[in-house]
Amino acid sequence: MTTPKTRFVTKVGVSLGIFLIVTLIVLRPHLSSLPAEKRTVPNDSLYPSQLSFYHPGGHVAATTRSYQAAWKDLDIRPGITLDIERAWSITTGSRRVVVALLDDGFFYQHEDLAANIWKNPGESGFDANGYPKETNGIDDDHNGYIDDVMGWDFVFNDPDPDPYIFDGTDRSRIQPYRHSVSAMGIIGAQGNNGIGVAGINWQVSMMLLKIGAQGVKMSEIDYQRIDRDVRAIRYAADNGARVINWSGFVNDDRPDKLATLKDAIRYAASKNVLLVAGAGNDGRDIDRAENCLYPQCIESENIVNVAEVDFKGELYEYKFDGQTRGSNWGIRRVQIAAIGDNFTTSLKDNRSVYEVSGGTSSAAPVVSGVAGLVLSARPTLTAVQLREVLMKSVTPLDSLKGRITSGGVVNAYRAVNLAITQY
Ligand SMILES: [Ca+2]
Ligand SMILES: [Ca+2]
Ligand SMILES: [Ca+2]
Repeated sequence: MTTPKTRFVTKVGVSLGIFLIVTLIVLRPHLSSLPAEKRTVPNDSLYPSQLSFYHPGGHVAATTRSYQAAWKDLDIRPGITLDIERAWSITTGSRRVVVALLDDGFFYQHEDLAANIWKNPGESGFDANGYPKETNGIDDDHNGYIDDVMGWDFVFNDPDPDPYIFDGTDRSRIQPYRHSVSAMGIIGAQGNNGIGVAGINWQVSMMLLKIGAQGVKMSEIDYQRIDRDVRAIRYAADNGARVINWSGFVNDDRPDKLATLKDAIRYAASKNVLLVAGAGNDGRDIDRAENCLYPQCIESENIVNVAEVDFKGELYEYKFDGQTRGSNWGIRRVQIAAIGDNFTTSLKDNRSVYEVSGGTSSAAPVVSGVAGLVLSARPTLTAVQLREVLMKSVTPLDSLKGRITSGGVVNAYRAVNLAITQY
């Protein structure tokens, strides 16, 4: 039998329960966005040298390469690094996310990269006759490319995007190039495997699109370059890439050729592919027409141009022949910044080594890597949403106000957190 008193207590209990449930439902998005203090630290032997990924700030003597002792004194501004360890407590990346790299050529045999190279599912396994699809000389997935298992060599038109290139004008100067090796390591060196470094994505699929060198003879225009880039971008868009990292530019401004490049980038936008490009290293304002670079100055909602900052959070700058050089900027055309100096994978005498890379060529892959990490947690984001997430989650810096659109430096934890709580 229930007395009025017990009925009252029951009513209070039920009301309180409903109140708590409603409160939890209302507050849930806010609770999950509270800063997770949990940090995830990988076991890679050289991870302690990856200061751009996480460091609390202060003075530090940094190792700059793995193959010969070399140190550099650094003053790190607190809050400037990627805050990656808190991001890794949410996600460490996924092999389902495909990040394409447009670069000169690729040392994909590197000990800390080989596991994270894209494997085209349509050119893997065995054909009806029992031959491996990757070497059977047949275009098994009917995409117009024969045996394209990890990407394509658009210079020599073959399935092997190896690091051997020529300068676009002189075929006798074939040599292995290492420009891409740092970008690959920043985006996706295999993490937590005990050796080398950790990529922003411990696991990811890197599609390798070899477009040749741009810098051996800077004064000469390579008239085939845009055609190769156009084919590479369309390949990426047609074969499942969600991000394209392009740490480069074309030195050809013929309007009809640039129009084909713009069409390819728009095509990539229609397939929800984000194109991340380095802002360039001339120390100039690329909003000014006379300083324009391409693809950087092409207008499209799926382009993110990346400026480089140093460990103090200043736009990277140095003097060369009495002239100021360093990262380009542009309040309209450069959207975001990242630290350029990253300790990561490299190539020396055909060996796998590790060292600090720099320039906007190394700042861009930081943003591409974070874009990949965000997609591993929220694969349904459109390219436009992904760009918005990256820009909204920056760490704002006074030094970047008025210089770049977002006014800040990319932050992996805030980006992943924003994507999973608000999208
Ligand atoms: Ca094929
Ligand atoms: Ca085949
Ligand atoms: Ca590793």
